[in-house]
Amino acid sequence: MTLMVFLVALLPVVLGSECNFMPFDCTEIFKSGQTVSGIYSIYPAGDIVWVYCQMISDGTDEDKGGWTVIQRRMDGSVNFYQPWNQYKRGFGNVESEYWLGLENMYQLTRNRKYMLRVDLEDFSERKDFALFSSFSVGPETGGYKLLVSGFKAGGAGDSLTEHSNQKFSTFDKDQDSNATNCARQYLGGFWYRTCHAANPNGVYLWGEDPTHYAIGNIWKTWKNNFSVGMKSIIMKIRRVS
Ligand SMILES: [Ca+2]
Repeated sequence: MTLMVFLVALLPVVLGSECNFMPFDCTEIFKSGQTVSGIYSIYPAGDIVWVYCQMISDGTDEDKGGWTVIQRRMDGSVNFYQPWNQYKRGFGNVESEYWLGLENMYQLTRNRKYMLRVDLEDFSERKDFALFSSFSVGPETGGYKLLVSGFKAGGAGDSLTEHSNQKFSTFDKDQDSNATNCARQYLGGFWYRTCHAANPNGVYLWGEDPTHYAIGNIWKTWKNNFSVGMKSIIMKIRRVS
C-alpha cells in the first residue's frame, strides 16, 4: 500500500472521530476553540455547507469573533450576474468570491438572532465597515425578504436599511419595487427597492468607473458616489447569544 492510499483509507477514521460535532455556524466553531480564519463545514439545515469563517476581524468590542461569511468579493474572479436558482443555492468559490445562498441564509437566521457586519476596502487600501444589530432572511415563499435593522457603527455608513423589507431580485425574477427590472439595470442580484443604495453583487469595477451608472459593487454612503467599485466587500453574520 502506498502512503497516499494509506492516508486516504485513514481519512474516514480521522473524520469519524469528530463526526458528532456538526456546528450550525461559524459562531459555534469559534466557541468550540477554533480561532483561525479559514474554510469550515457547517450544518444549518442538516446537510453540509462549506463556508469561510472569519474568526476575528478587528478585535474591538463589536467584534468578538466567529463570523459566518455570507458574501465575499475580493478579486473579480466570479461572475455575480447569476439567475435566481444560483442566488437561491449559492455559487462561487468558498476560498475566494462566493454567495452563500438565500436558502442557507434563511436556514441560519430563521430561529436564531444574528448581527451583520459589512467590511469594505477600496483600491487605495482604505477600510471601513457598517454594523447592524439584526439581520435575517425570510423564507422562499415570501421571496427571501431581507430584514435588517439597528445600524450601530462603522464609518461606511448605512446603505442597507432602505433595502430592508424587500424581496430578493435577479434578472430572471423581478421582485423589486421599481417599474424597471433593477437586477438587469444594475447587473447584480439583490434586495433591490427602487433600485439601490448598495449593490454588493454588482459588476466588479476595479475602482472608479462612471461609464454605466451604478452598476458596480458599490456602497453609496461610504464614497457618496455611485461610481466607485470596492476592492473587497464582505458580508458576514455572527450569532447574538
Ligand atoms: Ca421591477
